[in-house]
Amino acid sequence: MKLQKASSLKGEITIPGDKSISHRAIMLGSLAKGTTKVTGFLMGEDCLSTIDCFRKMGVSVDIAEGIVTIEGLGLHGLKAPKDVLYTGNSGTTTRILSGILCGQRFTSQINGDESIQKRPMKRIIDPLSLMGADIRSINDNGCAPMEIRPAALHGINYDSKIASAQLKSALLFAGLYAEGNTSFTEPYLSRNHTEIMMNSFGGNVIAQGTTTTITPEPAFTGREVFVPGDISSAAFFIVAGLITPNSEILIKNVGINPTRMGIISVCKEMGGNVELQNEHTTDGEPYADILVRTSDLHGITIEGNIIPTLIDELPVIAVMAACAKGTTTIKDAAELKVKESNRIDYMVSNLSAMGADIVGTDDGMIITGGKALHGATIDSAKDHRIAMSMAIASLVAEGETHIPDYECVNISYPDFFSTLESLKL
Ligand code: SPQ
Repeated sequence: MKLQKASSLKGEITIPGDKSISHRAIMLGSLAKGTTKVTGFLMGEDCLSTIDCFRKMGVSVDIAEGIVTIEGLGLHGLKAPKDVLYTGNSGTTTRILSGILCGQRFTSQINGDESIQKRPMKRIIDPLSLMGADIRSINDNGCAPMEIRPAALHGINYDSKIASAQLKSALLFAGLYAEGNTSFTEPYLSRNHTEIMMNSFGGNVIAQGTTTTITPEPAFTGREVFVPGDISSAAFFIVAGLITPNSEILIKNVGINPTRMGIISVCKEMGGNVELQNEHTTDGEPYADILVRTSDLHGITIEGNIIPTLIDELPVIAVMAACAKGTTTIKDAAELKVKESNRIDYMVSNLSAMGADIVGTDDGMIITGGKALHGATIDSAKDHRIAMSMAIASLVAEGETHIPDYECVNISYPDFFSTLESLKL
């Protein structure tokens, strides 16, 4: 993929469905009794991996005219898979599905691609084992592949050192199969889509501050699920509109759940002209249109409880910081090191190659903006968010930016490059 600087970006775009909500719709639809119909589902590789895993356990999932129809088998209806459950590049599928598998009456194995096999799974293995689960890392290295055998589960009160929606969700799903309540406390509140959707399917999940508690329910009932656009995908175009001269972009129907909204607050604090319009809520998930215009940006410090609400947006926020006056400091984001790639290292090396002043720290980055960027060859590490963030940097870089491993955008945003081109016309 070869990209050039843009003189202006103008137009209206629609963002594909939220990845986190799409995964959860398949999981809950499969465990519910009856039919679930999902509109706005993200047809990205990660969510298709989730569908594939549930099909391997006997769930009928049909995709027609953009609607996903799931014939749920109930909490105890999944069948033993004949093969290893392959989760591709998806950390969300790997971790949350493991929680579900711990409650099943069959043995299963779960594995993913090269990147998944390096991502930490001990963070789920430890608390699930405390619940009585029989789950182990097959190579004994705290990573996938994992094997899960049937075991009786009991509720626990788990105090997590990290804020993680995947870990929280793994315990909430396992909690469905446990004797007694399961509580999860995290240092800062992570995204709460599992809690919202479980309750809309008839579950009993209560959140108090950063503690989330599930009381097991005997059954979930299939329903219609609407998936709003993914703010993590919209983030690329929000930043694009702010940093590219003479730009105005209207981004339609984007999820603005408060546990995902940090990017909006950060853009505004940096001086960005970002407006929310047309706000609605469906099934507890708010969404809105987002209007962005070219802005003069300045550096800020990003730290503390806002971090989980923008963790996946930090790579593109680093690009925005490179275009802002002054210094932006990102702290408390060590989790970036254990995503699809080490996102601190790859943003530092790629933005440095384009001429930015950026330094990596143990838990974040320090970026002094205002240096002229120039084109470079980008190493995306096959990480979708690195590839798309660097494509946004190319909009303000002199000369050509080359992204050889660009196909990874299919993980979360298959139409990313065509949408970007459409705004340049
Ligand atoms: O699924 P995966 O690969 O972990 O996806 C990422 C992403 O950038 O798309 C992280 F690499 O998003 C996670 C996010 O970082 C999706 C997610 C979820 O749907 O629950 C939660 C976050 O991860 P975590 O570790 O904080 O729970």
